[in-house]
Amino acid sequence: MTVAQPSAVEIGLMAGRAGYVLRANDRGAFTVASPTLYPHMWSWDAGFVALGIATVSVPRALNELRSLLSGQWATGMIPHILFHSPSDYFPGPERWRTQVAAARPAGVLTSGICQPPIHVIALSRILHDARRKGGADQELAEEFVRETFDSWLAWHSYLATARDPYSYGLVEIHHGWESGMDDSPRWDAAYANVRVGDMPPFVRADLAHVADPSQRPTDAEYATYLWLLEQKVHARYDDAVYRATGDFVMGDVLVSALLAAASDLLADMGEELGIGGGASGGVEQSRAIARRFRTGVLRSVNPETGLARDLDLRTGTWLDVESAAGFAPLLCGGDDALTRRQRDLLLGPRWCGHSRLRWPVVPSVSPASPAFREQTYWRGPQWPVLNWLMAWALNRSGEQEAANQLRLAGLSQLVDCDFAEYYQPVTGETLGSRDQSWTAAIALDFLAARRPAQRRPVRWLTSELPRITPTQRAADLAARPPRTRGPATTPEMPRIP
Ligand code: 9WN
Repeated sequence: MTVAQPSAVEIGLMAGRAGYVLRANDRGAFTVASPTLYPHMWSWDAGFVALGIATVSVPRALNELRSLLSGQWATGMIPHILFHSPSDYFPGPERWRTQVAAARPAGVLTSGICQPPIHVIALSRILHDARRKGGADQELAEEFVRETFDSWLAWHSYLATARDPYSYGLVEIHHGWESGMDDSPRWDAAYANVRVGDMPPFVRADLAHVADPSQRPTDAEYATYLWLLEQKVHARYDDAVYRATGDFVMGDVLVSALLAAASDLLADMGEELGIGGGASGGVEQSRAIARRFRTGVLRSVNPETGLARDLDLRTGTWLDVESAAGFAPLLCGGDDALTRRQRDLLLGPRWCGHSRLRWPVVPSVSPASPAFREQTYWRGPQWPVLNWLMAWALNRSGEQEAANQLRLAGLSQLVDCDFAEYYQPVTGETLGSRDQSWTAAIALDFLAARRPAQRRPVRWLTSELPRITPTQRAADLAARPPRTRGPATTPEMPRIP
């Protein structure tokens, strides 16, 4: 498929506007995930945000991660939301009631579940940037790694122990929100077995911020999410109690692959900086975590489809769904033949090369799958951060050409500078929230186009992109549907206890 590449002017505008979005969403020590729909700090969003900010300011990027760590629980868990100030977001701290948990942090309100461990991947990129810049940035970044090494290790160890007590090599998640892909068909079969019990009534706030409710999970799905939240509260956020009593216990391949990749990177940084040494030190622990979860991910692959599978740990059933999480082995590596097979599958006609796609970038679900829905959240739309992850993984496995293909197509998708939460894969329409921080952040990262040896300036990127004729560009723009936006709202401010 031929993709119309952005012009030099469009690239300049994109960089400026992405920086503006991150600045506007900056609340001092942290960045909100989006201005209205997600007015708090989200865990995996913060990782992407930090690596995007690092292209502009290493100190501010490090602060983002420092701020996230202020919410770390005594168990090592990094919670999925840090609530710094009141807002209309639901479910807020009053619903999470984390005061029942002994391990909660002091001084900041948080949710009681976690999200994919992307943070050390971000940190290693920030360190990479800082070393290129040298001087004070390099010193700051290296000092930050020394200072926080044990916190990241505690986070990874939490996932490797409390969330994999039987050493399956798959991280157990207790809520679809922990996968980062809330209503993905990955969880349909499991959710179908959940019977929602008695719980306090609720009013959703999210629907006020999107143009069309079909872009978000349904009310029935939301009730299930809140029911699982109640079960976590009843278990006092004790993982072992929840495991025995909760309705949703899944081995998540994507989380596991990210844990493996992040653990390797943490060990690399530890070795480079001479920290976490010794036989029982952090470097060795990190390598062991990486090995275990890489093995778990590779073992989950369905030999027929070539995709990794989640495991329903309550029933022992593999969950065969054509979602982007199936490419988990690309992220953690470990089997070169499988990496090549997954590269071809990802770029081929069931995925990025599917004939109906407006942009050849990673869809959340294969358009060829019966589960595919064009505009519903994690059921088909394209999430730029997923495309970034796959490009990052391909690059890391030495598949530079394929990585660059995803990067250039990803940049073309973002050329309207809406920086939407996700994109309608067939029409290219922007969906969900606009000015989403992580989308702006990965645009900056893609524009910075880090190469192993040298970071290229944006000027270089424009010369790499083929020019397009005015006629072709006009046809592309005309083919796009008109954009719709959500109504403006002035929400009531609930009190944070
Ligand atoms: C629930 C913030 C988050 C992302 C998730 C995405 C969505 C929240 C929601 O927004 O989840 O955590 O309210 O729908 O699914 O991946 O981190 O951007």
